[in-house]
Amino acid sequence: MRQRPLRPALSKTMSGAAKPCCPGRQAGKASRPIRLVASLLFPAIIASPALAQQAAGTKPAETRPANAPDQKPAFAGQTRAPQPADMPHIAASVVARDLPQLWSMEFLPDGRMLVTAKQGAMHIIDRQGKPGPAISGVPKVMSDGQGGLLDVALAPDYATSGMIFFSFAEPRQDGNGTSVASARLVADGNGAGRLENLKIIFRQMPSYDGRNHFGSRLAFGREGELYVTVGERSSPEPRVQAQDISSGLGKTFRITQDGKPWPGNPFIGTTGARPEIWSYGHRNLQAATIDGEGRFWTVEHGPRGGDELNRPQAGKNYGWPEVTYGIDYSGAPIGRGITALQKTEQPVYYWDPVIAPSGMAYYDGNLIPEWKGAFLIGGLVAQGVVVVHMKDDKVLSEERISLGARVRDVKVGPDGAVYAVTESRGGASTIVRLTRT
Ligand SMILES: [Ca+2]
Repeated sequence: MRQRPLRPALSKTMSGAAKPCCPGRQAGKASRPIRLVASLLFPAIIASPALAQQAAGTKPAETRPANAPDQKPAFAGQTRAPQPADMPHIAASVVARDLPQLWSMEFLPDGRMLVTAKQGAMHIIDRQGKPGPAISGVPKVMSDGQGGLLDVALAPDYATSGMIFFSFAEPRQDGNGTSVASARLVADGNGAGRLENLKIIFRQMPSYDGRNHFGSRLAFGREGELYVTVGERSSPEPRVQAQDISSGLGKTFRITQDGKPWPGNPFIGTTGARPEIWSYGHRNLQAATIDGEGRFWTVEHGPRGGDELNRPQAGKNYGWPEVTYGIDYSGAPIGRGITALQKTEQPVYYWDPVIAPSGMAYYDGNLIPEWKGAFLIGGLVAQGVVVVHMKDDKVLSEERISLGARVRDVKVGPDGAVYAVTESRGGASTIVRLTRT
């Protein structure tokens, strides 16, 4: 991979990225150093491991005031976990630059990258970081607001089948909605290719005429089951349907590669329920992955101060919009302003202020041993990668790798390095490689 210093590309990216987009959002981290140290807050103690351990082990990565200071976690360690005692020094290099605004990235078996561009294009990026021409056969997408061409996933048997799955905001006669398609990717030898045998296998229903909260991520479990995450379309009228199992808004789904309910799904046989549903009561899920035990995890965008990590389980209710941390963008409470109810699940972890999660990977590589078994979460507002270390399905510690740019997707490469896709609003993306120094 070509390795260039990070500064020039990020300076360019950040001219667009530094604009604040949400209340309570902190912008303008443009002057962050590029030689990254996980704990930028403690530069003076890096030479003193014992002191670093003591300080890092007690101080959380997040130290800013909460939006909802009166809300209390349901259990110790549910928010603001301490930083780990042992944090690697991380270096970043840009491996691809001047890309269209990307939404997702997957490594192909030959080490090239397949990417989706939000406005509706798919490209293969070669190992020198150069994008090929747009792949033909991509369906028309609703590219407006948060809509566009969204996630892409390779079929578990991609090496032999060439099958890919992707999600997108689909323009429909009665509005729009998140849909999932399958197709065979046929590369043409010139860095381009075409999609063959395109099928729309799943449609989130009902449609809604809006621009926000489409989700979405795709993740294959070990049996070939496909988890699909979506949003609840944001506005007060549709968002209450997150609690309604006859609606596809605000859900995770578990389906076959033909888009059928996966056998054993929790609401098969429940009258009126959508049988593809796996879990409900979600807001906007733009991060999902499978852990080392084959289990499905998500991070969803909460309201102002309510992003949450969950391990969605069959048929369970994750609360939105009846139960949530955080407050509305207006400053008003969400619903009755409650953070717990017997019938709803507590998040494994929550962030106030938000990180604005997008993209997530489970680190099983060897290049960065300190991260083994951790979740790596892209942060749009956090402007970097959020690393959460787990123990017994709770967050043990949290560290932040600041990249000074919105991070839209995170993947672990075949080389064990971590790859972050950055974006500037309405502008260019870069792909950044993170390694241990
Ligand atoms: Ca929740």
